[in-house]
Order: sequence, then structure tokens, then C-alpha cells
Amino acid sequence: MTASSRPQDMRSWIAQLEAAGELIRIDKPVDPLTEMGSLLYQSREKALFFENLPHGWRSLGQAPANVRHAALAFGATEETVVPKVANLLGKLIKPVMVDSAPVQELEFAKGEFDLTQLPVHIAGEKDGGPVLGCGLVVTKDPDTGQRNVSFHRLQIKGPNKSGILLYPRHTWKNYEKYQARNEPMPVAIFIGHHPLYYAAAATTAAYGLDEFDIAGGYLGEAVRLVKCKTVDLEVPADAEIVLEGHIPPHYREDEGPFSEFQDYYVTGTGKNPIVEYQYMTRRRDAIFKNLQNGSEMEGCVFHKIPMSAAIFRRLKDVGGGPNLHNVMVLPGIFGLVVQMTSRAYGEGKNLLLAALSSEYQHIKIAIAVDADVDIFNPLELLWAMNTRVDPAKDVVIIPGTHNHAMDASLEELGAPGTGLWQRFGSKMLIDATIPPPGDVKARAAFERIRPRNPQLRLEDFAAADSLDLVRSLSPRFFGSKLIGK
Ligand SMILES: Cc1cc2nc3c(=O)[nH]c(=O)nc-3n(C[C@H](O)[C@H](O)[C@H](O)COP(=O)(O)O)c2cc1C
Ligand SMILES: [Mn+2]
Repeated sequence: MTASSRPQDMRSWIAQLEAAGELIRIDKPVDPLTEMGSLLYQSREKALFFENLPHGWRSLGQAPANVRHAALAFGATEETVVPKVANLLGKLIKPVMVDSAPVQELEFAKGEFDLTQLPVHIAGEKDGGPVLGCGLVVTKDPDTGQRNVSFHRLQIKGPNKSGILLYPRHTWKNYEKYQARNEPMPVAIFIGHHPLYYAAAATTAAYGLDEFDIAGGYLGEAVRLVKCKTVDLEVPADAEIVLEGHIPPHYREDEGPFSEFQDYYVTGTGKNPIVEYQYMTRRRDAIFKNLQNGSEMEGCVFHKIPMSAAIFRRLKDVGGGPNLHNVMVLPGIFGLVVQMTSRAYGEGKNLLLAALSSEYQHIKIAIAVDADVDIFNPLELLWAMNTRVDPAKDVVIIPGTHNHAMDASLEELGAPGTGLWQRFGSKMLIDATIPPPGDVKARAAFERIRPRNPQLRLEDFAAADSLDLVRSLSPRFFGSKLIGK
């Protein structure tokens, strides 16, 4: 933030989306429990701003709805956002403390607020109840005081109670330390902020690295933090709502099912910890933030960008600096494509091996392709895999690997709510790269066809009454990247 500018928050983001023609306003009344999830599900292209919710609430969702929106938030394009975020991951900015905060304009003690009055929605037909999907959970390591921020699904269970799904990672590690002392873990959960806070919370980095430092780097400005009222934690001053509470030790309750990121309900369902809330603060005119999961929904976009960027950052030094162009996580989140130009035979496999064992546990299938493949067009990926792969030598399966606990296709060990929860499975790499440029003759066999005069434009030839039809055509089609150059 410069002296004259306001901090970036959810309000600046709503204005930015609207200016870019990316926001649909919903002025009719919408019931979060029975209607909102269906509307979000249908809006894969645009953000939705619900203006007429029960108890006078407004709520933003599907923002980002897709990688294009995420790129807008980072000041990049679909093609440049991942390399840009990979670079920003090396530029941490420490937060600053402030004394007074918009998010503490109003304060509510226990009994004065009721989570069931918030516009928390039910996403899927078979979900176990309304789930707060957009609460970012702040905790501390009780030994070191190091802060952690991460996303956790919070199923609303009463006026002051929610469930919480804790995958065995950093928040879980903090919780285990409190549990060993038989003490509740204090938590602060903030709802509604600029999307780069969410991207930072979804970034898996080293244990002990404060995700607010990452958020500062992403935003290019220090996060403004304020002390909570009832817990020894700090939250972003410019968020919309903050819930203060604690997770009791050793206590579990049934939680789930929930519409999850792979597009399935069941993973994670079981005996999970709960959060008890004793305090709420918020802006006077607070705007709620909803978030729906499911493949290619907002929740997925928040996985895709940080995960792709962290893996890009890891791959860029493999073998002393490959010719790496881009990385993108595929729908479902357990697959990933690496776009590169090999310097030598076999280099594709070297990068894929690194992609399969990064900070993230999700990636099970990694595919490498060349620069001429549009990695944002699934048709081109399928084409590359069936015209550039010799299965006997380009596909490698590694059995007996530790996989993401929410990959329903693999054997589940342990259970949710325990530190032993995992899937035990395998991983696969598919090297669909073509011979390196140095081998001119071998590479020539893979030169893609282009039409004669590829610079010609359909609109310059179409009849006047067909022009609207031409303009309605998607700019992305098979081979579109090879045209007009
Ligand atoms: C939309 C969304 C929802 C998520 N839900 C959960 C969840 O319910 N439980 C969980 O443990 N992790 C969840 N995650 C993943 C973690 O928040 C994410 O991997 C984060 O980087 C973990 O932080 P940590 O590395 O500090 O542990 C979710 C991520 C996203 C993007
Ligand atoms: Mn962390």
C-alpha cells in the first residue's frame, strides 16, 4: 500500500471484477441452503455477487471462477500467471501491526452472534450441512509462536460450533502439539478478503513460514494485521468478518459428506475435530464470502495457481535450469502438465519426477509437453498424448507411493481426524515431449500442420449478417495458438 492508496481488499477486488466485465449481480432473493449452490455451479465464467440474502447479507462467490480471473487478481494473463506467482514466492513481505481495524468495527460476544444466521450455503445435494468454505484459519505453534494460515472446511453445527477437516499438515501439527498438552488450540478465522490472501493460504510451503509473508509478496504490499480480542492471534485488519474460537483436544464428531475439489462427496467424512466460537468481529456493512468446491470451481482455482507456481519454482532448477515454459494443474487436482522444450533426450522425465514429489501431496499423474501444445486446451493435451507417446518408453509407473488422502481411487489407510490418514498408491509420468531442437531431423517428424496463409481472419470474409456468429466463436480452438503468427 502506498501512502495515498487503500489496501487491497475484497471491495477493491469486486470493483476490479466489475470493471473487467467479470461480475454478475444477483438482485433476486436467494436461499443459501437450497438455491445458492446451484447458481454458483452454473457460473464457471463469471463471478456472482448476491445482493439479496437472508438477514440483509450480501455475498461474493466464484471470484475467481477460473484461471482467467486468478490471472486478473495477480495482474497477469492465463499464460503468464504461474511463472509470475512462482517468482513472487521468492519475494516475501512481512506484515505490519495496526491498532484499529475495519474488521473490528462491530464486536459480538458469545450469545450475541449466531453462525446459523450467516449466509453459509449448502453446495451439493448430498452434503452433510452448510459448510463455511471461505474461512482462513490462523493458528500458532505453541512452542515457537510461529503463525500458520490455511483453508479448512468448516461445517456449521450450531450457533457457536462448526466441524473442521484437518489434513495432516501444518494446522494439524499445531493442533497435535496442543492436544499433547491436553489444551484447546486457539484459532482465528477470517472471512472475506482479497483473493491473494486465499491464494497465500492455499500455498504449501515450509513449516514455520508465515503465509501472511507470502500474501504480502503476492500483493506487493505488507498485510495489515490487528490483534484479536479474545485469543493471542493476529488477523488481517481489512478482512470482512473474524471468528475467534478454539479446537478442543481429543474430541471428535461426525463431519461431512461435502462436495470436494475432485468432484466427489465422501472423502474426509468421518470423526473430525470441532471448533467452538466465543467471539465475532466484523465490518459494519460486512460482505460475506462464499466458496464452492468441486472440479473447476472456485476452490479448485485456489488450488491450481499456488500448486502450479510452487511446482514451477521447484522445476526451474532441475538439471541446472531447463527450458521450462509453464506448469498447470489439471482438473481434479491429481494431475499436472509441464510445458517445456527438452535440451536433451530424457529431460522430460527428470522434470516429471520432480513434479511428482513436490511440497504438494496431490500430484499422481504428470505429463510433459512441448511449447506448441496449448496446455489450456484439454483437446491439445489428449492429442499430444496420443501422437507423441511411445507407451513402452514414455510412460513410467512408480508403485507404492504416499498419495493424497482424498484421492478416492487409491487404498485408504488410517482415517480422517488422525495423523495416519493417507492413501497408499502409485504415480505415473507421461513424457509427451518431442526430440530436442538439436536433433533437427528427428524433430521434423513432429512439426504441426498450419494452413496456408494462417494470418487470414474469418471476420474479413464473412457476410455482414454472419458477423455476430463469427464473433461468438470461442477464440480457443484446436490449433488456435498456431494461427495468426
Ligand atoms: C478451497 C480449499 C479448501 C481446502 N480445504 C481444506 C480442508 O478442509 N482441510 C485441510 O486440511 N486442507 C484444506 N485445504 C488445503 C490447505 O488449506 C492447503 O493445502 C494449505 O496449503 C495447507 O496449509 P499448510 O501447508 O500451512 O498446512 C483446502 C484448500 C483450498 C484451496
Ligand atoms: Mn503452512
